[in-house]
Order: sequence, then structure tokens, then C-alpha cells
Amino acid sequence: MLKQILATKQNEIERIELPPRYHFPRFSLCTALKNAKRSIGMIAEVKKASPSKGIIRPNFQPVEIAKAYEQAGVDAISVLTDQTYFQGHYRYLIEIKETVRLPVLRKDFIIERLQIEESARIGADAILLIGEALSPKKLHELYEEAYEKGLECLVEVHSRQTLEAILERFTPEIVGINNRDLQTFTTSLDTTKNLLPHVPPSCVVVSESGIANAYDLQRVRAYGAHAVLVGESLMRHDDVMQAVDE
Ligand code: IGP
Repeated sequence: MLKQILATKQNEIERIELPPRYHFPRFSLCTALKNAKRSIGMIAEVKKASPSKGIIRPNFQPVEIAKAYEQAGVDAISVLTDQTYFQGHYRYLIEIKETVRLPVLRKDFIIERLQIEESARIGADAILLIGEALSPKKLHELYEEAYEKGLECLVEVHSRQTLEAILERFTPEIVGINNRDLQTFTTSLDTTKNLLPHVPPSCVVVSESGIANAYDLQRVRAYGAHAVLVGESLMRHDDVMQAVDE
């Protein structure tokens, strides 16, 4: 599945027409997570659909959702901008940056430099770089490029092998441990438990995917995660503001 997504993305990149530059206030994702408002940092995701679950939120109003997240006191917002598999759009990110004053992470499959320029222009504060989608060398190049353009990176890994290969090259500031296997789509919080001891102590660690309730939150906090990234369980709630509290 990941292979297929990356092939589609490569085609799309060939047809990118860069949008104009938007000038929004910038917010640091890393700082926001270090100064989390609750006992664990929370990145709340704006996601209409996914390849594994189909449509997650039929009545999808990205700006309304982001406003509710802000009111609920989340630390940052993640916006899916991939169109083909997640029914997202970078327009949603622009509209959200126009409305909320929080760090916004662009969630997409970033594999080329041009996408970083695009992310900077639409006003993303941070981007996702997926360890399983890039060679460590390419990932490091994109990471440097992003920081030069004033964007932070969430470096996502799912296996110990990927994590160690990246750490041989450099130490990312923010590491995401994805509890979902992007090949099979199964999630297990044990991924966070197993990988966390191998992440250097200087990194801010985000446990991503498959977090359904307060109990899961406590679990990953006990494993040592500084923050969580939650999508589906918030998006399935009619009242996303209440969902954050639960
Ligand atoms: C959110 P969930 O299970 O709470 O909806 O997961 C987020 O972690 C997930 O959307 C995600 C993702 C990704 C999406 C993690 N890594 C990479 C697209 C690409």
C-alpha cells in the first residue's frame, strides 16, 4: 500500500504548480509539545478519510474542526493534505492557518524538495517525513532543507531498523513512533513501548495512531511519550471539543 501511495505521489509531484506564498504567524511544534498544556502533549488531526477506514467523517468541515480543537486546548493541529488517499487538500491547511493560532503540521507523503517549498508557501509550521518511505540519506536531505526554510519536521518511524538507520546519520528533534504498520494497517501501542527505549533522550517523542481513549493516553505516557497524535477517535465524535476532553 505504501508503495502504491508513493508511486501516485511521484506522479502528482511532476504536475505541481506552486501556490503563491501566504504570510501567516509561525508557531513552533517542538516548543508547543515541550510546553504541553496537559500532562501529555496533544496533536489533533483533521482527516476526512483514510485508505484503511474509508470515509471517517462524512460531514467534514475542516475549519470548524480546527476551531473546536483550539478551544479544547490541544497543543497543535495536523492536517491531511493528500487528496488521492485521504481526501485532503492543502487548501484546508491554508484555511486553518487563517483561523487558528497553533502550530500546524502538514500531513502528507513528502518525498521531494518541491513539496517542501510548497509546504513553506502554504504556511505549514511543520511537515511529516516518513522513515519507511525514504532512504536515511534522502530523509536527512529533506530534513535539512525543511529547517532552512523555517519548517520543523516530525520524523516518523515504525520499526527499530528504520529508527537505527536514521540515528546513524542524525538525531531528529521530533520523533514520531507510528503505532500503525503502513503495510498491513494494524495498530499496536506496543510499537511505542518497544521503540521508545531506543530513541535518544534529547528527542521529543510523539506516539501516533490507534489512540482511542484516556486509558491509551496514560499507557503511552507511561512508556515515555511526550505527546500523542490522534485522528480517527476524535473525528468519529460529533462533538470534537468534548472528544478531546474524554
Ligand atoms: C492518526 P489515528 O489512528 O488516530 O487516526 O492516526 C495519525 O497517526 C495517522 O493519520 C498517520 C498518518 C501517517 C496518515 C500517521 N502517520 C502517515 C498518513 C500518513
